[in-house]
Amino acid sequence: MTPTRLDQRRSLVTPVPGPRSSELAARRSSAVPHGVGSSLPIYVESAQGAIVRDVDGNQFIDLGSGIAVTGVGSANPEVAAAVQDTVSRITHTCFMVSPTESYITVAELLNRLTPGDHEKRTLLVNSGSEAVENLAKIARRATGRPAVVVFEGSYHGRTNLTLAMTSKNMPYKQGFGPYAPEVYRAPMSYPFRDGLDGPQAASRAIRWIETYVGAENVAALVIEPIQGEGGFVVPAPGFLPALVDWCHRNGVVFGADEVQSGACRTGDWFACQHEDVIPDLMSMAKGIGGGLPMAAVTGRAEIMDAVQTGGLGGTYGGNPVACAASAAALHYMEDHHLDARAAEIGRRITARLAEVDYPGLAEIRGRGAMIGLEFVRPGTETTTKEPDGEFVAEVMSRCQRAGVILLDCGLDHQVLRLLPPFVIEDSLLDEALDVLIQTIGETAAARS
Ligand code: PLZ
Repeated sequence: MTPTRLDQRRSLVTPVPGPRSSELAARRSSAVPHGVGSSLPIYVESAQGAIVRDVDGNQFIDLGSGIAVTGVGSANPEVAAAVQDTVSRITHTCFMVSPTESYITVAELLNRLTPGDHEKRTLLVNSGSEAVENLAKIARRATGRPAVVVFEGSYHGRTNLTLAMTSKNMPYKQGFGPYAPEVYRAPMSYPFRDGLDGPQAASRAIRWIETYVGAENVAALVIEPIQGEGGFVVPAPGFLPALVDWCHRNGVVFGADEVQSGACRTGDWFACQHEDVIPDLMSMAKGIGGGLPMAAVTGRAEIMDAVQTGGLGGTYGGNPVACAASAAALHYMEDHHLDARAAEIGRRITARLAEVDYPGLAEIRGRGAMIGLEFVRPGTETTTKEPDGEFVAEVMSRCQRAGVILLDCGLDHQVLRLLPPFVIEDSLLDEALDVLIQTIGETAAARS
């Protein structure tokens, strides 16, 4: 059965949320714990391409992609066909019991598509957190060292080790400790806030690591080449290459967490490539699965193969249905040059947003289809750069009510993030940007 393609059009037929969504919200509150939050007050009936349709029949333009997942579009027809074909033949046998070809196919694809032409191996798991956690395990085993160094503002997941690696206390960590030891947080490069160039920020971080941890104790340095949840922070040029260089001089594994920034999102296959950085190990998830749960660690064969047989795995890692989706999504991105398309989307967004005339919009940054708008309290930005999360929340909620899905990020929710699917049509993207630009103006006017 070919699902009817949702008309790629914004359309509001009830107030947001509508009556059916409100009914579901009531059911949810007595069935789902309050610890799980949702950005939107609507419940989704279907999502295809760049359109999300709720249970009341409202259609939203999706500038969130399910947090950077559906780059190939929601329910991408080639992904859906691969899933349908696979799921009727096989659901699960467990790669650790009776393995399947599709695991090998996805591993070969990721070995080829990730930066560097050295010999690589790929481990498949189910979530970004699991990938990051395995990256740390593998680096520790390969180096025989205990410490993992991460960076201020970073987000790496919600399992115990990755929560130790994640920076922000509320809401992620509060009350869930104690956390895993031997995780250290070095100063990040955040040009808008620290004013340092790349080499200066790298020297600061390296001095910090050498002073407080000691190079000989560090198994891996793990960094998001562009920070996601932390605020779409693009480190100053030269920061990442200097860290890689330091890692290689000190026997430290350089681990790139490309869970959010990978899979064509930044206009290249991986964000590391913008500075010709070749990670030793890389964690990936989100976009590589085309919408199904799929995550991976790809890295240098000698590091990946340092682990004893049986030391890596998990019941569902490399599930054949998820592998079919992943292979279809990766092929789709390659065949349709979605890396170039993401770059084009980035140019289109930044060109349009240059029109915004609001002094609180302090910086527009990011790469490709990963663009963040940092807001500060107007009039104070030159001195305090005081983050304005309230303004962002108001813009997001007004945009939702107007039929555009946007997300926020940043430690103070002060960054509005745009993560459109790469398959979005130009006209739909322009319409969403019109709504956003108009909403920023209205929100500013309502304040003054
Ligand atoms: N590493 C860089 O961005 C997931 C999660 C949001 P999982 N980010 C969105 C939330 O509130 O849970 C993420 C990431 C980076 C790791 C992860 C973790 O990936 O698939 O959510 O486990």
